[in-house]
Amino acid sequence: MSKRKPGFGKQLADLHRWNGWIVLILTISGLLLAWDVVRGWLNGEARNPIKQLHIILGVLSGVLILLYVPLMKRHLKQIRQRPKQKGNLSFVMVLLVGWFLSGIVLWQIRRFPPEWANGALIVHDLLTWIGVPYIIYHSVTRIRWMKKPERRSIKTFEDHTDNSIASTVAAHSNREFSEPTPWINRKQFLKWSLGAALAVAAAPSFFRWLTTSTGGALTSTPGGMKDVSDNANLMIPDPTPLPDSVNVVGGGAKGYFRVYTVTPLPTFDSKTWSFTIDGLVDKPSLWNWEQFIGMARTVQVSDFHCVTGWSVYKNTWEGIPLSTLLRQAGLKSNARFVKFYSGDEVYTDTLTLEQANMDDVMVAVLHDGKPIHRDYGGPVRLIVPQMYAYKSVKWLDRIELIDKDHIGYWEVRGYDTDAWVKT
Ligand SMILES: Nc1nc2c(c(=O)[nH]1)N[C@H]1C(S)=C(S)[C@@H](COP(=O)(O)O)O[C@H]1N2
Ligand SMILES: [Mo]
Repeated sequence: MSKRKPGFGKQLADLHRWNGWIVLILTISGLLLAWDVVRGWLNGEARNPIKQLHIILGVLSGVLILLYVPLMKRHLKQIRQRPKQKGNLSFVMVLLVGWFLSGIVLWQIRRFPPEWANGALIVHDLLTWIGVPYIIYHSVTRIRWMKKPERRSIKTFEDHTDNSIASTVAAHSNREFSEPTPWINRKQFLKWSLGAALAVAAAPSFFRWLTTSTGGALTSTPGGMKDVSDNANLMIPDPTPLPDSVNVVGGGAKGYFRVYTVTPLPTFDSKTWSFTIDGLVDKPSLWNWEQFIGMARTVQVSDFHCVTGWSVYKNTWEGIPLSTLLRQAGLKSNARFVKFYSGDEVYTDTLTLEQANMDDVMVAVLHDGKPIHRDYGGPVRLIVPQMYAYKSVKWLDRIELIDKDHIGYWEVRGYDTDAWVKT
């Protein structure tokens, strides 16, 4: 058997090397997509290409898993006496398969109900938290000089990747075999330090993840909008909440919002803020803040789903139903679409008239009884609960009725124009 497959070791080495590179690029592209600090540096143009790259490499990593399956039995036999290698192999397989399957759900998100995507995102994130520090540790400690001298001469498939100079150097350093233990302890010490450093570096953000963003679902932390300092709120006075808002009829949001923006966070002041409805309407209007919060509002409880996989359930929103604003404005007969403008002066989106007149589409002013914080789209944001949240324009300050379709900010950059959430 072994004679008929002379390339077995090389096949394993090739798979290992390819897998290493793919996981490296997947890690970098994944961090670019998910890490809110880095998210800020990337503009919208970069996001979709990076996501496409991430998906293609993710599919490729699935192909590598498939290529490995037929070799697995023999590989396991080869390492049956090496518990550490077996442990490493099983762990890495769990990581790769877990990343792959959850990645498929996140890629094909529109085919699954939001609960699936939420679960897949938690799995994807959790595996990353555990897996990336582990893989860094694994890679660094496998560098030849970090190995115990006696392990250096053991022929494993990784040896195929060593260049001949390194092998020669190792062969000439045979004398190390007889060196006393303190030398080995130094290597051991380095490994422990590296492990500890990685753990310490990852821990704070990991715990933040556990108690907030998607991980909050694991610890069922009460959710909503994180307490952010109020010095960004220059909107005076605060709107007076309705009793249903004060009592938070939804019981309080479940899950956490992630703050998304494609521009630096804009700030608004009630002295200069205004809200406009214009275009193909009979009565174009402009409100200042006091006039705007003087309009009658209603309260609804609804779920909020981002197309990247996180959701916030049972939000108590208070605001003006969009259909009311449209009715008051009086639509001209050639009005077909409703275009929404963000006060960030970049972000826009559209709904058809029929979509815009759905009962739960709301121009929201309060969330869970409090004014919507600037970071989360306050003072006024749109809410379209039945569609992915890229339709829910933050810092809404203008509504225009138009006769031809307009393609929104993210739809221009690759998001589906059909944003309906599967129920
Ligand atoms: N102006 C503006 N509105 C926006 C976005 C944005 O980047 N800018 N992101 C959209 C997306 S993709 C989502 S998921 C939600 C996020 O809302 P949040 O930042 O309050 O969590 O806002 C939507 N509305
Ligand atoms: Mo989103």
